[in-house]
Amino acid sequence: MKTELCDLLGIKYPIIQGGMAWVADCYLASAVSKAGGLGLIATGQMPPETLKEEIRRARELTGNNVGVNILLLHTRLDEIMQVVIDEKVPVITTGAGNPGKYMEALKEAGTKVIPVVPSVALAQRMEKLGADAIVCEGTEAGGHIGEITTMAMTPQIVDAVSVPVIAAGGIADGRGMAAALALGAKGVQIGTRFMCSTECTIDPKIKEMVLKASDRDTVVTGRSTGHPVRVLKNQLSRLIEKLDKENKAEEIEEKGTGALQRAMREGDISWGSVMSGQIAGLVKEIIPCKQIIEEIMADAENTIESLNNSSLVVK
Ligand code: TUI
Repeated sequence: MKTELCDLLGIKYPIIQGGMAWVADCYLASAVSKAGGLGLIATGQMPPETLKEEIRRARELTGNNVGVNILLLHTRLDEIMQVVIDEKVPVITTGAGNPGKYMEALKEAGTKVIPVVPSVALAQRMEKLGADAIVCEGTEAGGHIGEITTMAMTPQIVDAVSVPVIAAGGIADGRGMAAALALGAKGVQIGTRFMCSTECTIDPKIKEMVLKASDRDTVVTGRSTGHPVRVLKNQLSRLIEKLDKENKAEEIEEKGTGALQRAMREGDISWGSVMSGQIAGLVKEIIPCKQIIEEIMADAENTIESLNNSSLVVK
């Protein structure tokens, strides 16, 4: 199964990896790219010097087909963008803001820009600014999210823009991928599923927490701060929920600082911020990225075929 996204990005399968701060390093990104998807190194608040090293290591591991996911809230954003431009990174996704200011310089460097957006209006604005494709990320996703579901938003963005749309949020298997394609998406972005890959370098206790999660185990915290994030429930999320009700945004920001690193790198399952999508309940084993991708592709093809052969019609 090939779509125009494969041609646009020079990839075998229309699957891109979610840009997960403190999770998606050069090892995960390389594994996804080697398996035929698009792997991305997530900057989070990574220093620009570290990003340069990560890009170079990924290049040693795979050639030049790894992208970078840029957190537009980065405190050293200008320097991060300069690294991407100097290194001629082939493709970036962006989150939590508007990459407009950098679009021209990125295009000049030959970098494809794929903004991640939570609404139709933002998708249209990004297309006008020159986005090469759009990631439509529903509220089912982990981390910083908007309000609209993947199911409702994908067809609306597909109708509103003419660049390829990549659906994200709540997709972890071939059925989800088939559904996204049915809604008009040309590909999918997958995050949570790759947290439980063999090559993902996060603390094993966090992988275990995702494996044990069920459908109702995520919660959205931090609405009072203007940056709502979906996380797996734990002691920290319960405290932040309480602070949210009291509108103590400043205290929440304080508690949040360092909490993602504490979870993903130190394995603090109680007081770390364990960002994860609602689809965690579907993730049941730790396997290599290649197997994850090949199973998703095979299942998506089977799903689409079985919908085609009128097996759904009761005679
Ligand atoms: O960005 C994400 N997910 C993330 S980022 C993150 S780390 C973080 N750090 C500090 C505060 C909050 C989070 C963890 N997960 N997904 C893509 C995404 N983009 N979701 C929502 C948006 C978004 C929001 C507003 C995109 C554009 C936007 O535009 C506002 C504007 O400036 O016009």
